[in-house]
Amino acid sequence: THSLAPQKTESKPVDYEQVYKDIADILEDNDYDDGSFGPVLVRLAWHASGTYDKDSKTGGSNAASMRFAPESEHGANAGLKVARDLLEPIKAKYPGISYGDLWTLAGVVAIQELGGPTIAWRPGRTDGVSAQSCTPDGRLPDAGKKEDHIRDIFYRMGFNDQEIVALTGAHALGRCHTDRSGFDGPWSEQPTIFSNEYFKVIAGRKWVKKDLPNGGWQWVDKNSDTTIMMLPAEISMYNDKAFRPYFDLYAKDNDRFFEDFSKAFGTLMELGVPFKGDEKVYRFKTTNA
Ligand code: CCH
Repeated sequence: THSLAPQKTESKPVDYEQVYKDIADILEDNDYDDGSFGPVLVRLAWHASGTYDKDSKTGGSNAASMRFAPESEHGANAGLKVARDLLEPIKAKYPGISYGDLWTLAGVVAIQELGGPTIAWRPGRTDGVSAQSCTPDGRLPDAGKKEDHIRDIFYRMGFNDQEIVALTGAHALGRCHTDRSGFDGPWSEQPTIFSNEYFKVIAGRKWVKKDLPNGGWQWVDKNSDTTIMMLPAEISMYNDKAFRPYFDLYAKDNDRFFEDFSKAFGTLMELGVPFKGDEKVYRFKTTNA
């Protein structure tokens, strides 16, 4: 006979190595964008984490509050439902993993599998249960603004100028979509390969303003017929005296970029997470290693 009382789900320990492999398995898709869900998963991990405010100690990846409206509807998060939905079957297979752990781990998997550095990662995030965990709109950067805005946003998370520039190098991956941000195009010729290419592109091309049908504008490459682009905020950053040395450094030194990016992205993923301190730190092997 079986009891009619609701079954208490025993939380089995999660095999994070296996979760890593399962996420790696679903990255490639020839019908999606440039052939990989990796870039949009990196953006999900970053937008889940980048809401952190160091003074109030609110936001960050802990609660996975982007599952709830209004945060799911914030303009900055347009298009990220694709990434959240993609991970649902993994969540169903591993009920013991929290959404915050799953989303940040997916960002790590995507960066590593697309050729980026190893990123130390540990579990420990606890899901919020309602919209009360949502962060206010406006905590993520506005690409139409200037370098002082970008500084304000990242200083609020606790990052310095060097870390801000390193993190922005993630734009080697992926592209802008007119129906998400309103901007259009990739930052590099190979948007599914993680490298210091972003820094080489921004330094190596001549940028001209292009008006967009929606009333906005972006930078495009003057001398070629590629669709490569830069956001208004990025050229403002590049022209800033304090940011520029880091752009130059990373354009010349891929190893240094990997080292600095790995640390900064690892920190970003952990902002606002109340770790107990005894969590195992994982450094996953890539699936092709
Ligand atoms: Fe970003 N990003 N990002 N970004 N981003 C966009 C897409 C990606 C800014 C604006 C935009 C980071 C920092 C910034 C990714 C990772 C990171 C888009 C296009 C805009 C706009 C969205 C669309 O239309 O789909 C601005 C401003 C900043 C300020 O510094 C940081 C930090 C990271 C990660 C470390 C990735 C990856 C994408 C590509 C997503 C995709 O779907 O291809």
